[in-house]
Amino acid sequence: QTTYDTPREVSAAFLASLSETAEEAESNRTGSEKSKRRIRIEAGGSMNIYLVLDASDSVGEGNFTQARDALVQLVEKISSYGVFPHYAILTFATEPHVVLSALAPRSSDADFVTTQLEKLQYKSHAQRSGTNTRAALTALYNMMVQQEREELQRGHKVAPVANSTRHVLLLMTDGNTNMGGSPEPVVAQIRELLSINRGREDYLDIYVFGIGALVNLQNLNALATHKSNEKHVFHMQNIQDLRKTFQEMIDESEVLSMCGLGYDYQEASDQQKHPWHVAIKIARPGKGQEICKGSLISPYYVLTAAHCFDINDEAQWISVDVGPQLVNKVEELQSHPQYHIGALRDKGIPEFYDYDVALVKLKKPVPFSPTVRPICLPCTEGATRALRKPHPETSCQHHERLLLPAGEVPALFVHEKVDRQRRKVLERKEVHIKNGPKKSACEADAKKALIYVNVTDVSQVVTPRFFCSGGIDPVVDPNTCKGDSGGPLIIHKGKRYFQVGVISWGVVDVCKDPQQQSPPYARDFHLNLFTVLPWLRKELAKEELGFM
Ligand code: MVZ
Repeated sequence: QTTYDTPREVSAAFLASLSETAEEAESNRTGSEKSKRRIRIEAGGSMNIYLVLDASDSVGEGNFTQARDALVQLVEKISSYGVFPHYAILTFATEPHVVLSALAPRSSDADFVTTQLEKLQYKSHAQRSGTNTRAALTALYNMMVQQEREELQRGHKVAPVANSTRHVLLLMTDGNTNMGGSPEPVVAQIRELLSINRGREDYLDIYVFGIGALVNLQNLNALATHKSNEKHVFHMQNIQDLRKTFQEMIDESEVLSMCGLGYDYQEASDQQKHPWHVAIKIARPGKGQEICKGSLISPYYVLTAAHCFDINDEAQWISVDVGPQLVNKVEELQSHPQYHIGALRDKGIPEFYDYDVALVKLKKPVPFSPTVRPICLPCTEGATRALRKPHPETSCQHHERLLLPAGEVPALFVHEKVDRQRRKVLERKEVHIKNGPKKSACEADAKKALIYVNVTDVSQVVTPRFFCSGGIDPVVDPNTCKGDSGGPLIIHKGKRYFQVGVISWGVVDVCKDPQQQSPPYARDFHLNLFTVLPWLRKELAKEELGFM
């Protein structure tokens, strides 16, 4: 009788040892917990991950391909954590193929590594009848020796591979070794090279993932490292579970506070895909309920538009809903001090949205989970990490250049609608911020708004605080509806999500008559967060967002 590991068990075990620092931090949960973990991974953080994939006949093409795709996902996931190990890729059957050496100049470039992985072909091994695990591990051992030699030649600039690099070996095989002899002596050689037996257990992890129809668990067990309380051999019912495993690593508590992470696989729920998304409900006594959108930016704070509230609104009338279940009470509302909707009324301009941004402070912090987590704010340490840039060298100007290059910048917002079964559905809308030559044409269309007939110069209502999206040039952009107000305008970059704007106002409300195609002058204006950083920094000083 065979028992299988569940994706959850595997991801927990695997992630725990990928970042052994997690346990250390767990045991003394003080304020600096997060930074401690990150520093550990980075500064001490020379790590090699060897991806070794069995391409022999007994594994089969289908299993090979799925294991390869799971590895692509794993590499992407690790890089989205802001961890940049060196990767090596090796396939083997009768003979080993070194596809990527850990010594290669781009071995820590996740995009390059995934491209190499995607190119792997089962058929590249002409001789597939053999499963020569020993030859594969020998090739790997030689790679380590070679790296050590090169590093010594370079004059110890990099910490030598045998002393301070952590080595993680992921071996995906069915364990049906049938040639080359036992691989175990080579494992012993590797351990010797890395002095693993001399109190350095942390420096080598060998994980063996059983793939294929007929897995030889005994052989797999002989290869994996054996540490107390740690499991290193995983056998899942099917390969699909392996992909789930790597996806689920995101669930582990230690990464929950990271910003701008969202599940991006198909089966994920809407809230898992957009875990920062909140609905803000305002129930004014004797009046109907009004709804705005917002974004979770820390355990206590939601960012939204100031125009969602009236001057006289009370915190007790407001609730913040994260998903359908979680309803939060509000402690206080803070609109930007320079927001004055009526500032231009004497000029016949009834509404003026400059500085249309507000913070909603919750009574209790929301516990983060896979459906509840913060989005990244520009010019914070979290965003630097998410952009995979060094901290603290990276400046706010760097963020602005990276997130908002000149031209048409692809961005997105989330529109909440109800489907035929009256269930809430979150829909992604992809737009383009006009941040180049097309900006002034975008802004000029503000005059087409019904309330702006008395506007003589668009700069009266389109201040430097706004981004402009919408229109049909260079492509047709979807538009916002009034109900989208307060929601985040998001840049999706490197599998992370960054809020650059707050949805403020538009020229036409496309939801009012949804049948009609929106006119080319349908534009939308979003408060530019880069222009309110001093206010955010001041109001969020206690939130440990690491504003720079
Ligand atoms: C507001 C709107 C959003 C907010 C997001 C409006 C100008 C004056 Br307020 C719209 C909107 N999207 C489309 C429109 Cl219209 N209303 N814009 N009033």
